[in-house]
Amino acid sequence: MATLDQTIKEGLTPFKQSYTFRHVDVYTGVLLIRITNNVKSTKSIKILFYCHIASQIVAVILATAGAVLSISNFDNAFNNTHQRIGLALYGFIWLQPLIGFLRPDRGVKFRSIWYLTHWLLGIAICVVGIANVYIGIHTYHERTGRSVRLWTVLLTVEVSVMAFVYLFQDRWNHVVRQQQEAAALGDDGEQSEEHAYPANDHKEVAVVPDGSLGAARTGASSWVGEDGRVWHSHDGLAPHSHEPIYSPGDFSKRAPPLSSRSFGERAFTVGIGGPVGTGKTALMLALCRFLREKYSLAAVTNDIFTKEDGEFLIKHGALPEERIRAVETGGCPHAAIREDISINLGPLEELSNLYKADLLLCESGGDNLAANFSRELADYVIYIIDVSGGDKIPRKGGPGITQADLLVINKTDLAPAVGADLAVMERDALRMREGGPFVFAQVKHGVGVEEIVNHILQAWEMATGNKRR
Ligand SMILES: Nc1nc2c(ncn2[C@@H]2O[C@H](COP(=O)(O)OP(=O)(O)O)[C@@H](O)[C@H]2O)c(=O)[nH]1
Ligand SMILES: [Mg+2]
Repeated sequence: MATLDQTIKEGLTPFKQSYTFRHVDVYTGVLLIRITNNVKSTKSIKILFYCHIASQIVAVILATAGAVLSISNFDNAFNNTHQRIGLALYGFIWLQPLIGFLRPDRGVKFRSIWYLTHWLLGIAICVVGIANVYIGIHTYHERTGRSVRLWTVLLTVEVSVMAFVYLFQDRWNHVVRQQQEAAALGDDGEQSEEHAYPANDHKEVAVVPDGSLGAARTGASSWVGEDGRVWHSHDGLAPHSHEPIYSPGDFSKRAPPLSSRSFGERAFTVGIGGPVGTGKTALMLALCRFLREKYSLAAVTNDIFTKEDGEFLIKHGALPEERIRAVETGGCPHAAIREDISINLGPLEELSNLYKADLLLCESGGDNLAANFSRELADYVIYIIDVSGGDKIPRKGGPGITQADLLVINKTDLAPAVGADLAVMERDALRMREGGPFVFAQVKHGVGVEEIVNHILQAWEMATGNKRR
């Protein structure tokens, strides 16, 4: 690192240019990665992530160029605080990207420790870097007696702008969310505010590590974010909160197919969601058997702490073993299909490319009625419930029931045994889904499977422009 007094004395030296660029560049990189917290689209996250890496590599190169220029042009005796801190900083600036490249995969135990280390070091470099520039300016003033007011003001303005942008992101999110809440309230005009926000009264929650056994096992914890939402982190998933859901949802307002989707990167993906035990895995098996002769298929299953469903599919020869992947999502299976889908995208993309897949099947972990697939993950969403929970289930609504592209009501063979009235289920399903399609099925016995396949292939044809075989 150069002494600032020398560089300032020399006027606009190349070192000073590189120093200034590097300085700004480091903070740009920090801001870029912070923005990813607030972005939902996987594509945008990827772009921001690579911009972060690129800007940080550029920062290291500029810092190195600055150091080389400094050593060749100036007499660095490292006999003052500014120079010594600068030297230490230079070491950390190299250490940080090296740590960055050692990032463990999702789900690996050390990922959270890595994340914390990388974040702390990044923030420390920024803070100490800024402090050191102030020290340098002060040293220059002491040695030369010249005024440093302009430099101090410029630096303070820069730091203030960076801090403002850093903090403003959260506030901006807060504003956007309030607008969404107001819009949701407008939709449900008659509901009282209390009724409309059942899950949003989190502000009193203290910062408490989750006490459950599962949490202890996975190191999960929850906290109240600056935005007032309850965030949690566990099982190697990135910290996430769950969007409050204000209404049962409307079929007509479900997310449309993505116009930007490239099926060359990942084949048309069918997401199968639904509560525990309703027949998701049985449907995966039935679909594989029905489609595997004519189409290249691959399947990804989600379980919370096992690979049971993947193993079931392998045991029953649904597809060749290498085309089946089982993902352990940890305690929040809904996060893996909605907020943090990369845990599924990775294996799906890989299988898609390895086997030139026509169709991919993704089974979510069994969850509650509020869980539904993000459109980023599933091009066609099937939500499967069964009759054994009683004929009331369809009218309970929730995004899965109301907004899936297809609702399957399974195990109709058990309806007499549990006293479920299929006419009531049909009426409620049609009402809740505004007439959207549903199928009565006995997946295990092959009833209704062909109809489900027809719905899938129709959507596949429309999305990909291919004709069914
Ligand atoms: N009676 C009956 N049982 C079924 C049917 N489909 C699935 N099952 C059974 O329901 C249980 C749970 O099914 P599974 O596919 O593992 O449910 P998942 O947890 O949603 O994946 C299994 O014992 C299946 O054999 C059906 O149509 N009728
Ligand atoms: Mg299953």
